[in-house]
Amino acid sequence: MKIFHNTRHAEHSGRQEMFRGRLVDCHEVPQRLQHVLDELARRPVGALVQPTADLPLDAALRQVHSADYLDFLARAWSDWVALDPTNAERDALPSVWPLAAKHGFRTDAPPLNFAARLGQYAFDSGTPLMAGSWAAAREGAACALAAAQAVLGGERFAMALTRPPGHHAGPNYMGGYCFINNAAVAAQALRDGGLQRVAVLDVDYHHGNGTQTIFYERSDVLTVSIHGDPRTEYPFFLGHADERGHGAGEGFNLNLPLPRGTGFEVWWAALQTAMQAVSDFAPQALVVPLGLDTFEGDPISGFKLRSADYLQIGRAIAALGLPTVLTLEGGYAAADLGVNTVNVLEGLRG
Ligand code: Q9C
Ligand code: ZN
Repeated sequence: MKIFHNTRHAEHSGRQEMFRGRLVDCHEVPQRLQHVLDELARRPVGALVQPTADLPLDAALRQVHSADYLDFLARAWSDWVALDPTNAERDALPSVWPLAAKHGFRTDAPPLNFAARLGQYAFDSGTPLMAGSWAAAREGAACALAAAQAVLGGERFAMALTRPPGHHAGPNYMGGYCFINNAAVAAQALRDGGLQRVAVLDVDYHHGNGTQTIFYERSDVLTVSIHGDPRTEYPFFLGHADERGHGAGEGFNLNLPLPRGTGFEVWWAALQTAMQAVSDFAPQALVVPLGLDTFEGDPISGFKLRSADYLQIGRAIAALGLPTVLTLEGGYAAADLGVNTVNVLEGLRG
């Protein structure tokens, strides 16, 4: 197994996120990845490698994100500082949104004011952006692309061990701690590498809204997500069971929402349903957005999985018998994230 490690991840290090009227300390912190690396040093289940510099990364990014959004991300920090030079001391967070477009506000005259532009491209105020965010997210996407290429080259398992995570990022928006949808980059790269059908099995606590949206009208990429019920859980506005895909993509999206408080037995039954859907689709490769925030000790989530359960999850994923790319998504019990992540990887090896 190859584990592509994002050596630039720590350049993205948010201070605070807005939560219910207060700024609270960020949950998505560099120490998360350090804990995984520490555990990999104790249990070396795969080869830690880095993506090479010659990957066609910009082309791969444009396959899943709009050009204007990528341009926005690339310039966001300098635009934020240009808005007010003292902004250099603060993370960028949006505070105004064009939501009212539904009620007659105009979208045909995009604002020049960067605070307003931030609101055009971000769906929450929990995703701080700073000087190194773009470099970190870009290198993470390179890890996802390299992992896909490793699998295309015959590797059975490859992981993008990266942060910031990606599965909430859509074609033209950021949010949920995510900027670039690494799982979508990997799935699309597998398609572009010649595979006809690719399945995505998202096991993060939160619905993979970005990945679902990117592939919603397509029949060549099946998206399946097991997650907290959006009626009570983030991201709230997508992830319901009746979202089955649209147009050519109808029947190629499956959501399995579960109530807050769900334990492993019920979660495991949903995984069987998800895996049956994956098998029925007969894909040539699998992408697993691997969130470990289903853990009982997660500070912002509501499922009750235990560390040993992640070994079983790894074994189940391996039993699908598919070349598989994994991307690290959520998991905010940082001190347990190493053990839980490496348990999945150990489970993959049988
Ligand atoms: N104060 C991922 O797991 N809202 N994103 C949390 C807690 C945002 C999670 C509020 C959760 C985003 C990749
Ligand atoms: Zn999550």
